[in-house]
Amino acid sequence: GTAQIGVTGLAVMGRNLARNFARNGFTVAVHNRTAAKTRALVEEFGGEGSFVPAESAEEFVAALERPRRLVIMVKAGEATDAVIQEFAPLLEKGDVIIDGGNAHFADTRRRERELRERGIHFVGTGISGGEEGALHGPSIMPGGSAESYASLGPLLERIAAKAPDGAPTVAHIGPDGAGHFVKMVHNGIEYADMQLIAEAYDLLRSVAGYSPARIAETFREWNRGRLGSYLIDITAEVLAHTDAATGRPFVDIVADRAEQKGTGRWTVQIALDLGVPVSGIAEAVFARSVSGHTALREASRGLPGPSPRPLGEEAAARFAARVEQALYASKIVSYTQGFHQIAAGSEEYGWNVDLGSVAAIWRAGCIIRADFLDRIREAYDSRPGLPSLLSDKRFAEEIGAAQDDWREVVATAAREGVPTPGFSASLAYYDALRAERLPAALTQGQRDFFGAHTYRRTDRPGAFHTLWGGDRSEVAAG
Ligand code: NBP
Repeated sequence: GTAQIGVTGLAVMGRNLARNFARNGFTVAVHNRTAAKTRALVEEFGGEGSFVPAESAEEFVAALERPRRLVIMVKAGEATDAVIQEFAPLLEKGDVIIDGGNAHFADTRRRERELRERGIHFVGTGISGGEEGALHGPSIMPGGSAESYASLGPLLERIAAKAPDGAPTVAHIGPDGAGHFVKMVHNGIEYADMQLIAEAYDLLRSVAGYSPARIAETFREWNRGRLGSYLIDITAEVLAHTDAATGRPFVDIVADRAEQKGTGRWTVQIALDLGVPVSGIAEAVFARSVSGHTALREASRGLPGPSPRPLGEEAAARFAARVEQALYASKIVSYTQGFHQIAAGSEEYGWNVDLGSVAAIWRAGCIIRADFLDRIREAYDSRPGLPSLLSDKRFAEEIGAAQDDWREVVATAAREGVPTPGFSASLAYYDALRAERLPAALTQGQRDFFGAHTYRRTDRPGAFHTLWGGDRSEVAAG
């Protein structure tokens, strides 16, 4: 065969990825379960580059040069296993299967192990940027063996987005499930970013009394500063949009029930398993869930609470500036939590993930792309063992400078009855980390009281138990 790469699964993502490879000068074998999609791709876009259409799995495999590299872009889950079952028997030792779907990293670990036994490299790869990214340059997070990356890296670097400094947004993340794990956390952070922006909007609307068009202006202004990012940019676009049918702000005619496909939920489930406090991300997932509970919301609508009275012009402007501080500080916390989760996953599974390079490849191509990520890259690159983003001097200074306004915004939200789970949880996390003493000491006392779970002391080593049901003397435990 002559094709340097093959793509099977030609729905929106696979088709655009195949076109991206072809536009970058690679010969691309293309295949889809339903052959009509393969024919349609070549008919419509054949002029963009060199495609080799294949109707059968055998034809597809035969079209590839060796070692073969084939990308699977099908619906994550059983379809991925079905496609692997179909292709693996046709492959040889040293061939590389790239799964570009949104697989759960535990599935990727299993598939990698099974295929490794047959001498086939399995590269679970996170791809972010949606269909536009797939076509014009996504952010790419490949896992799998270092050996497979040596053959694959140069191709991926060609099709990836380019960061402002020109670096392609792709890097070998680590063995087996590392790439899909990092993509999962990317999506968790994306949920948190979106929730924080939504809370900022809600406060500007109901406390500052701004119209959607005015809020769009505010976001445009913020987009020129340290919050500059794709999500802030599209937020302004959405808020400025008017519904053609009614002439009303678009945001007012959209049903207020947020949906989800599941990667945010996975992030939180895995964080619970790893014992990593990703409270900001969790609140973002729960906020979508609350919004979807229509009956519960109906039944609760009459509950008492304040109705915010919009501020005057000057006070509103002051408040808006505070919201910018609260949003920025909460954003630092989301990324602190997300990077903590990546570090914990890396530790648990022995991946040795370089956090600076994760930040670097999120600078362009993906949904959370932002100027901010360059600062995170710098923080980890200048101190690779950084225990937390909050221990970086610059982030610590910035969050310190923002904290008065952040507290004021959370207090105002509580007083005015505007739900800000993201801002509030992020602030609580910040204060918990700062605290000299936490009430966890009391929790340990209670656990020892009802379950003899023992506790440690601040003044000497060892585990202890108090005889709560007896004379309350202390005994050494274990
Ligand atoms: P879909 O997730 O909608 O999957 C459709 C593709 O899967 C079609 O090519 C379909 O073939 C194929 N397929 C299915 Br369904 N079952 C199959 C089976 N048993 N055997 C072989 N092929 C099967 O496509 P997508 O939206 O392009 O997404 C592709 C992957 O990329 C997914 O894993 C998704 O999570 C991930 N992803 C999507 C985005 C996004 O923005 N959409 C972003 C990042 C990652 P058919 O044509 O014969 O039905």
